[in-house]
Amino acid sequence: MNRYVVTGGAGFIGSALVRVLLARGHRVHVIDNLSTGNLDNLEEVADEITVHEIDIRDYDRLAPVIAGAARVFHLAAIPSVPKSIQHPVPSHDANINGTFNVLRAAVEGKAGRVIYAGSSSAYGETEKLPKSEGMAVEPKSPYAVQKLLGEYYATAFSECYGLETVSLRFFNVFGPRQDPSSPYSGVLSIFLKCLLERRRPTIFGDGEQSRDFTYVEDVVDLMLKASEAPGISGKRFNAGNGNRYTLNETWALLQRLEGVDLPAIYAPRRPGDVSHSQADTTAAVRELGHKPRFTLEEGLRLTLQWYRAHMNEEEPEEAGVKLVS
Ligand code: UD2
Repeated sequence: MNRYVVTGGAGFIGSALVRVLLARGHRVHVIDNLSTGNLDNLEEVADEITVHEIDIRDYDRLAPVIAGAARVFHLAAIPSVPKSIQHPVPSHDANINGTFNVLRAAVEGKAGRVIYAGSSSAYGETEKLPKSEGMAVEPKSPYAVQKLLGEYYATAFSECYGLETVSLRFFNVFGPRQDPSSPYSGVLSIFLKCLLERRRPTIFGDGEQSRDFTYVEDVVDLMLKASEAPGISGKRFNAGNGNRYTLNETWALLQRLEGVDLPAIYAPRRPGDVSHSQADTTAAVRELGHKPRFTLEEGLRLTLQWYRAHMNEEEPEEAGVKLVS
């Protein structure tokens, strides 16, 4: 039984995970409604995977795919703090009800461990940095509440139904294939697009807010470790790099890497925005053997390289990935 399911597998994090699972010899089924994910992300591995175009809100279609899976990586979600404020209903429905459906399908279908993608937004503003898993949580936005609730459900399902679950609190993940095209896109993908197009980015607030930007390969590595480590069911771990950089520092670094001078435009701070974010990686290092390998600069160089190579690519006529349902 080595069928692995990745919900949100057509997204930039999910597709990076799919590649590594395939390299390890697993059979991979992707569940994605292609709302923010894109089949182009899976193009090179199209012949090796099965893709189900299913919305996680649709329990009846979801359940048979999850039934009997050895591992379920649950990454499907409607991300973004501001999107959850402007469109709270779909965001609530996908992130809370969708997560409930995945967990329920895993219990009813006797699936193996579920690895849930939580969010560092759960912490909100904390007095201390870095943020550790034992700290009180104070979610500031609908998105933060929704992601935290998913963790609570994961833990409760472990406790009440014996389902193995592990939650990972992702800290601002970035890397190749992250879609920069929406105003809700991750800030680094937007910064990199601006850089390559020689445009000035907009920074919301004074730019002194800081983030623990985490390279996608480090998060994939941690997900694999969380899927294998014994005796951790019901627990949650930070999935971060352990550093933090302000937006001003990060934009300055990018300009330096590219040798350009493009001063940012400043706009009012966004509601629900957390001021500072930095992961305490102690528990993940101790219990999961977490070893972040990429510094911010290394990750940015690799991501910049990828965007440079792919930004002006023509849309392929056919993605080449076959959908089964
Ligand atoms: C939150 C979570 C993150 C992940 C993500 C998913 C925190 C600390 N982090 O990321 O772990 O779950 O949600 O969506 O809560 N910004 C600009 N200009 C832009 C775009 C963004 O200045 O064009 C600012 C934004 O106001 C914020 C920072 O950049 O201060 C990061 O924004 P983001 O949307 O990339 O991610 P964030 O921190 O909300």
